[in-house]
Amino acid sequence: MKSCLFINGEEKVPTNTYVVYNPHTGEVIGEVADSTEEEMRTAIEAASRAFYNMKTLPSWKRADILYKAASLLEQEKEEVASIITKEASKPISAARVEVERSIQTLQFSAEEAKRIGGEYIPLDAAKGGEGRDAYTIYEPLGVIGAITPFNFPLNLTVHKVGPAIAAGNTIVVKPAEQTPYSSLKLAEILTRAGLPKGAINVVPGDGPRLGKVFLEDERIKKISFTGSPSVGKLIKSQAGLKKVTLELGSNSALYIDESVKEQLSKIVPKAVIGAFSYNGQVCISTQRIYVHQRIAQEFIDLFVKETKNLSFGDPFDEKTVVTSLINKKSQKRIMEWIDEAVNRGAKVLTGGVEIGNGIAPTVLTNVPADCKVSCQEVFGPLVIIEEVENEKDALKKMNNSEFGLNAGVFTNRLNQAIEMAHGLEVGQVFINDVPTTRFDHMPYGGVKSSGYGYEGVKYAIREMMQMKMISLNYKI
Ligand code: TXE
Repeated sequence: MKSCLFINGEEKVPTNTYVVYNPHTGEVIGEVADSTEEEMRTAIEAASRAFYNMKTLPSWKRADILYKAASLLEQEKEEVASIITKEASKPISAARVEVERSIQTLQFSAEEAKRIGGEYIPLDAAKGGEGRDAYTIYEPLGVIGAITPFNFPLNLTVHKVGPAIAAGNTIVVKPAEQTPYSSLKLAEILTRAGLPKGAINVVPGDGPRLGKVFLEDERIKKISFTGSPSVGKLIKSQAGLKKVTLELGSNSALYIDESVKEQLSKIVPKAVIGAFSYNGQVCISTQRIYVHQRIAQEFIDLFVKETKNLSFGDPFDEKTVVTSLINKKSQKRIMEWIDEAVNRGAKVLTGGVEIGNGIAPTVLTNVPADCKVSCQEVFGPLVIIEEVENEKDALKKMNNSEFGLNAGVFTNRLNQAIEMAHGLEVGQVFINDVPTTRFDHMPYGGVKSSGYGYEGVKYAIREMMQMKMISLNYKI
């Protein structure tokens, strides 16, 4: 794999490089730019110059480029999926889904590029406003600084790049150290699709060092960050008046009501995938399941049985669902958290052991609420199941979290569904779906430690633009 950074429409030979390893095999995938602050500033300069070009590009043209990029990605989807599998240790079946969704995110961005409109405000609603009208327009901000995580190295980058281009901005991407190649590939595809030089730049390397340049450089008008809450809080504390969007972590919860007893055979497989897909390294992975006491044992038995059927193996094997974690540090941390819970009385119903560079899908019960596996974000193949007296008990426990991103409720009781949806302290609620449900055009953002601001194509576009009101006085 190439060892470049991507600036001003072309691959550049970097000053320094670092080695990227395949987390599953330990093999070297390649060397990639360990970019310097100077190289980051060169990229920002290219993006700043390109902004004048982008401002003259009509929205139909921006949409065309995004549609073209979507079709190029479609043609190369198998190659791109294998890049994701290699660098993120993501099972190939999940990597293919990520590429499909990235294609859709680009298509949504193209469609929304042509729908960016303001509103008309009749000023005579106010005394003295007679004879005046007003309307609003949306203008691009300029250069967007994007910082992305390892777990959806393509689609979570597209969720920043697509809306940025749709809005007429330019962008500099700092991908996760573990997974730079997906972003480099995206930049190459967008350039082939006709994106003006400098509109997208990819600068791999050390997060703290390069993130600092974003924070200090006036030309960066907004930082769009997806990653851990600790880094998100740091960025927000240092961003001053710079706009930020923070898509952070979660420990998503799911409630199973007794009214769905007859549908458990359909619900359980969804809940298992919602907990263990991509080793649970998904910000909206189901980490806590609360089950009505009358059906708890039946649910647990079915869930554990289904979990034991998950195949653990090579990420390139089509059957694999659970595989190596992103790195040994993650594996060690999660095993320590499991040990803490077990030492405090938790019961391991399945898993709880290392397999190669991964951890067997793990189900715990009887976990004290203040254990790390319950109140922090595991970001691994682990779920806690607990029985509750009723939905009020469930709601209290689901909200007892510093996070608030997605939550799920399976119930046949409409009033209960609506009441819980209104009572849950999260950004998104899924009735009769698991918290990992996400479609790329829907709003997506968290409360509490899960974030600040929204993504989802139309919402990200709004957050990457500045509204301006223009008033017309018909009588001077
Ligand atoms: O995050 P990290 P990871 C979250 C997920 C989990 C985390 C896992 O919940 O908490 O992401 O991803 C850069 N200044 N989400 O381990 O370590 C770093 O180089 C500036 C939530 O990658 O925070 C990388 O590019 N940048 C999400 C990026 O931050 C810094 C969905 C993320 O790294 C930095 C997916 C610093 N000081 C994952 N330190 C959602 N809510 O949608 C590191 N980085």
